[in-house]
Amino acid sequence: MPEKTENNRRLVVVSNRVADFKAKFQTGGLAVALGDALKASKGLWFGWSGDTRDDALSVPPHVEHVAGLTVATIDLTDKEAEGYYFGYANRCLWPALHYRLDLAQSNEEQSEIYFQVNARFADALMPLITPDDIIWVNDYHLIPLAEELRGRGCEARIGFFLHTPFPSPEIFAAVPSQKRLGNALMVYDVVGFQTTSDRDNFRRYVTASLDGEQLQGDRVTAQGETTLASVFPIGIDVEHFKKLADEEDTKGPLLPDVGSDMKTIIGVDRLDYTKGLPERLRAFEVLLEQFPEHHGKVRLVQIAPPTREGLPVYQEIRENVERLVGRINGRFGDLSWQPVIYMHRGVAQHILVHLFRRSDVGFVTPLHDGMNLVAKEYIAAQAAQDPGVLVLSRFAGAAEQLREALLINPHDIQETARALDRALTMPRQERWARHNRLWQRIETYDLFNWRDSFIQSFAESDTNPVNLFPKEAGAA
Ligand code: ADQ
Repeated sequence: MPEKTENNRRLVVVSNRVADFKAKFQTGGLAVALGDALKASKGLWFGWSGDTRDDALSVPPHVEHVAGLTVATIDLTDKEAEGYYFGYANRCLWPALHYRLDLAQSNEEQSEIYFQVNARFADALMPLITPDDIIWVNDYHLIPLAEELRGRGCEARIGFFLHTPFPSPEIFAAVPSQKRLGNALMVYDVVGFQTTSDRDNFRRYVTASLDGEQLQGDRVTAQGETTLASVFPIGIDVEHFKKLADEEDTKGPLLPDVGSDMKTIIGVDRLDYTKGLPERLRAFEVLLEQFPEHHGKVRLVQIAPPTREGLPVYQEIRENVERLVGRINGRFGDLSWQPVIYMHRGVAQHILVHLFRRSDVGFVTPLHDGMNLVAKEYIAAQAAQDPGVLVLSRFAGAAEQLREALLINPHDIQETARALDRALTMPRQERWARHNRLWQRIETYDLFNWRDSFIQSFAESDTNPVNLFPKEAGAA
């Protein structure tokens, strides 16, 4: 293990999955955001390989040096993957954190396996870390990890970042095993949230359900543990997206060239029920119903890569979306105009950026979303002098920052359709003014600000200052 000084601490990122650096595309927000951030610290990324095997319990972690960092993974047994990942994490926690208690299913066996797999992560991670490391745990799959690591004598600083919303305390209190989760969160030195409302929900939950107290600053205390609960809105590498968009602008159109009158609305989301895709398609349909002047002059391009296909609820959402696409195209389309272009696959990032740049409206309508990076990527890809308009759900975490977007309630189909019409007809001066302010916001709160401020919060919870990213290291 290399020797470390105070200013040269190693970052250890732990997440359910590590990014696959050999894959052609990264479609998950987490993978896209953390990959570059980790390389700058020559750190360690630890997670599940995504593979299962019968003898997983007796196989040591697979350690690989790849793309400037160390990647260590463990395999799970089928039973572990089913109970931990498909079971408690994605059948129970994911829907509940997105206010879908109606979809949250749990049985005791699955939640038990979730806690056991977290213990297995801790067993495998302990030999790979030192007390001087800084451990950054990501997302709802791994809430109990700090408790497990502390139980094994880990003295390193440990922070947790929740990429999803933290729902209102009444919702979280209804999650099976919620007290175990709540107490486990309190063990972290820092718990990071995407928005002030997530943080405030957590603070209220700590007082209401854990008999805790809110202290000065962002600190909360309960059950003898004190943690810093703060807001770190995730961002994107704005310069990277802008540069890519400028390059793509010099290339010919990817979409069928159907004349300069045709406007394009773009939607890009994992095909997840939280992303509001049926509501979005319905709003587009209502736009065509109520504003016939757009017939033949607007198209919706929806790119929706598959996700968690093993779960029935994801098969249902796919069927629903594809039925609506067929209905709209059948109802309004003709030989020269296809209103909805739909793709159920991942695409290369430069193609996404090309589409963002050439689209007049970015259409982002999640029913609930931790942040939503697509909204920020759309803004970053616009041409400054002639930008498009972002129509954004007020229930995306991004809405807290992106106030100059046209904010809509995605459940209100009529309101969303009217916002689409307004976006399609907005004068250039207004588009420009809104874009300018949005741009400033995404530029200030970019990926590096997120990374550095989260790391800085570890320093605040420590007596020794931490400088993982000295200036000469440059942008990740
Ligand atoms: P996600 O739910 O995956 O992330 P999001 O933040 O929008 O959602 O990130 C998706 C990322 O995948 C974007 O970078 C996007 O460009 C990319 N992507 C989407 N579709 C793609 C496609 N077809 N091909 C290639 N790339 C595609 C979770 C939370 C969010 C939170 C992020 C980060 O659910 O709320 O913003 O983590 O914290």
